[in-house]
Amino acid sequence: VNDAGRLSIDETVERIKALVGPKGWVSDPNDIEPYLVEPRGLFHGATRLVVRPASTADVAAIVTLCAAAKLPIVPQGGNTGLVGAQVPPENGNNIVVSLQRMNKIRAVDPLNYTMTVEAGVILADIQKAAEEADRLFPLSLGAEGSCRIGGNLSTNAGGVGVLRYGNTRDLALGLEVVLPDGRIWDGLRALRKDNTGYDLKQLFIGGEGTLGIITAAVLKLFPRPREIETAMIALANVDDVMEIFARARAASGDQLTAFELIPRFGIEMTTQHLHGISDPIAAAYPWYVLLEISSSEASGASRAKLENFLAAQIEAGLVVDGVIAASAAQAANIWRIRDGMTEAQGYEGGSIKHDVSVPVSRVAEFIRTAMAAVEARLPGIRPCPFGHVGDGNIHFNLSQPKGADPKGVDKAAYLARWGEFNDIVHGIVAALGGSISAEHGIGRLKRDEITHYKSPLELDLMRKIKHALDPDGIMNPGKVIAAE
Ligand code: FAD
Ligand code: 2HG
Ligand code: ZN
Repeated sequence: VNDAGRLSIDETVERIKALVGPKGWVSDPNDIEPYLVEPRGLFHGATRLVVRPASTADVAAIVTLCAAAKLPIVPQGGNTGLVGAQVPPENGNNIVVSLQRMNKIRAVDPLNYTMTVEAGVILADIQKAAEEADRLFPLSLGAEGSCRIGGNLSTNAGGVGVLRYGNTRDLALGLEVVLPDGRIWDGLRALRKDNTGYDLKQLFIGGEGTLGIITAAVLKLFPRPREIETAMIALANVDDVMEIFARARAASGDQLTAFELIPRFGIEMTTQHLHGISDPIAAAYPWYVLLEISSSEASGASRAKLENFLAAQIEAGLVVDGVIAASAAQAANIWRIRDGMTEAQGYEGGSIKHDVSVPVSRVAEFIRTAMAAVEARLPGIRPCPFGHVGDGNIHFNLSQPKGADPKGVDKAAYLARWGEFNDIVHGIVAALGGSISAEHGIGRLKRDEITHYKSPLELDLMRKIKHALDPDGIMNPGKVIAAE
């Protein structure tokens, strides 16, 4: 205990261990390692302790102890985040609070179309529980088998269902949050209408763990689709892709639930590097779209609608080839190509990533302009623009030129040019009125980059909100905005 009567950092860590008991913490270097590094290996941190509380009361007690000792906290869910926000800083002066043991579904209310869950429930388990109640929880992304809802909320994750159902922000009705001083805010309301002042939950959604620890949430459910039709179509250029998007929306009676772009490079790398995937279309084309329509009515009308639509677009010369999945296995194969994009890129050497958005009407222009610009800067660079173009969100990833050693010095030299390519791509995005982070967040990766694209006024307001909730800066410091 120091002169001020506070516990030292070492004593605080010991108190936390005693509080949660032997099952509730990890400090062995081998066991700790998976919590210290993010999926792409871009950030590798250090920590004094990984603590795994089992209840909201435990989280509150841990945060209260940390607040007294001013010991920084890094909240973590499934550790699938792509901007380094969940990785502790390299100096090791922090604890990681993993929500993984808080994985209970507290209640399902089919009549209210809601579910109340703890923050550590894996997204796929939430989808399953909704299905068992004959409902749909529509958030869906490639990492759904391991990401956790607290992480999805804290990153305001997007994914492949945004077109019809919105981002995670649109799917949450209430939250329970442990604040940086250890108090518990019970905002677990299950109301669709609640106009009682500032909507506080929205601060924590997308807050990347910098304002508090989400411990539970009330989620919105939807009617379960009775028929889902999936197609893979081929197109000659990105202008045709976006024209087809507009037409498909209009023709589907608002039943379009996914519209995902995949370039030829994506088909090649997924079929080559991942097991059990086949190319659904025999010939090769420059661009493909995964298109899905669904309906909560099981009448067979969706299939007919899709067939008629595609026939008309082939006739019009916009769609050059395509296949409608004839079985669940064929649909799964098409989805595996889409969901395997991130993993497959890992086998193609260094990849410089951009998760950007522009108005949907400017997607084609963005892709054309940005591809030409990066190819002019580095001939042989392999752009891989893919993803949620129906939301105006392009994953504009750039694989290193072929022939370069994917593991060796060439990869490091290529990745060292990250900032240079960011400047090119983000400059084009800004000129088109877009965002340099459409869905992955800011974290560490874009913390400094964002200062060039947000106005001083927005940055000032963000700092003021951070300071109001976390005056000592102990909650995930150094993420989203630089520590003062
Ligand atoms: P983590 O990575 O553990 O944490 C992410 C952030 O949330 C950190 O800032 C962390 O501090 C904070 N956090 C975690 N839990 C809490 C909590 N309970 N309270 C407060 N803060 C917390 N993202 C998309 O948006 N769309 C996609 O389509 C998509 N696809 C992906 C595909 C793959 C293969 C991979 C690896 C990632 C993908 N991602 C995608 C990124 C990632 O899956 C999402 O950001 C996801 O929401 C993170 O959840 P998580 O539980 O892994 O969170
Ligand atoms: C996706 O849509 C993810 O698959 C990951 O957001 C994108 O690998 C990426 O950059
Ligand atoms: Zn994505």
